[in-house]
Amino acid sequence: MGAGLATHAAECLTVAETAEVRLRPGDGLLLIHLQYDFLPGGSLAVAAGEEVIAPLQRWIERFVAAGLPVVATRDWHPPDHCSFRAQGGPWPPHCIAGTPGAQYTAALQLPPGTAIVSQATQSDAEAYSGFDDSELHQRLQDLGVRRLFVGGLATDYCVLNTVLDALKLAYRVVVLTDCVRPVEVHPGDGERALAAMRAAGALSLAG
Ligand code: VGL
Ligand code: ZN
Repeated sequence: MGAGLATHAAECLTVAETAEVRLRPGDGLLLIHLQYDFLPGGSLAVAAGEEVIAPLQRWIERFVAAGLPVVATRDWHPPDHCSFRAQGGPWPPHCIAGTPGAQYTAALQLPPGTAIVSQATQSDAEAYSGFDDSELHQRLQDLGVRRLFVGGLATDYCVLNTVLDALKLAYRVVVLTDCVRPVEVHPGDGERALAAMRAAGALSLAG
């Protein structure tokens, strides 16, 4: 690959370049927060969040067919989590551990044995990264994962922070742009998050 193409690929892969991201040993699919509370009807619903389900299911099938692992993170808060408005935080209550809203959507068929990692489980600490105070890095290491394909919710919070931490931990990262959607507290947050992930070294891949 020439330097010019490498530079371009760091910004955004086009259809013609997707051959460069053929699945190989060391790849893992990381699903982020496909939980009812982030989907339509949920307490912190992400606009058009349901649109990621079908393309993510296709990625799941590809990983399963290749014998490669799928790992999922879930937001898993105590009832008095500091991010909730009653505690002075910015969000309505969501993803309270053990409640229906915290369950992974049944619209997504997770492969049997999918490792599910809980995050933001302590009342007094927000954790937008799946790597923050969790067993995610250890799980991925145990599975031999070196390159992460990432999709889920929400682009501008937990996808962004998880991807930035993954890059700091020296994973290669491919953000599946059709498989993420933003909360957009401020218009443009989603695009800014994608730009920040690319600037930090993530590739982005449509489809
Ligand atoms: C998230 C807001 C609050 C996320 C989690 O998963 O992006 N956003 N908690
Ligand atoms: Zn949360």
